[in-house]
Amino acid sequence: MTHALLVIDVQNDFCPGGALAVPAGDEVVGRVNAMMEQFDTVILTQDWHPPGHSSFASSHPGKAPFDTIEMPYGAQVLWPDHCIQRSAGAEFHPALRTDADLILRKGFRPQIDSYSAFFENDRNTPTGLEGYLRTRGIEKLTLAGLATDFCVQYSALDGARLGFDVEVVMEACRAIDLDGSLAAAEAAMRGAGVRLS
Ligand code: VGL
Ligand code: ZN
Repeated sequence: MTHALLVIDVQNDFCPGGALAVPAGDEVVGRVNAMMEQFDTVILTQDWHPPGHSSFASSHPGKAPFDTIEMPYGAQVLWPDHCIQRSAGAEFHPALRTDADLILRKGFRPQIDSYSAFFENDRNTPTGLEGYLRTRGIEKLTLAGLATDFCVQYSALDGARLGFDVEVVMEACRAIDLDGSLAAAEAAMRGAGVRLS
């Protein structure tokens, strides 16, 4: 009862053919669906950006997707437009089971991105997930989804920092892998006490 599955951003735009396709992102769907049987609490996150979001390269004249800029809260990678609220790309992969306890949307504030399910990219603005988990007595988290080196990593690191016992099931995740970001994410997660299985 104290162990939840947190499924990160298994959405069309992160799957092959999507606006910010994670290589083989759709391969996690079957495994994630099977994992859901094992948990009493299942939480899905959904990247949910307004049009013109500040994380989109198209909002910064002269910038291209995958460039990095300085935002008031620190460095921010710029992305192709993706997961725009109410678009088909923002929908969950059609084969993903969505009969979850909670669907948490993130990234809806125009001026700040949100990789983590717990805090936006200023590392300070909460999404409310911590309160949800604590008031339900959840102490352990198993993470799966997309992308390993961005939203999964940030969620795992924040979960560990908040004192949750965090495990990431790597075969149920896929990475974007920009300039070694997957190896860096694995090292950071291990260093923070996150179990990678
Ligand atoms: C993600 C980049 C931008 C993710 C979301 O789900 O990992 N990555 N928005
Ligand atoms: Zn996003």
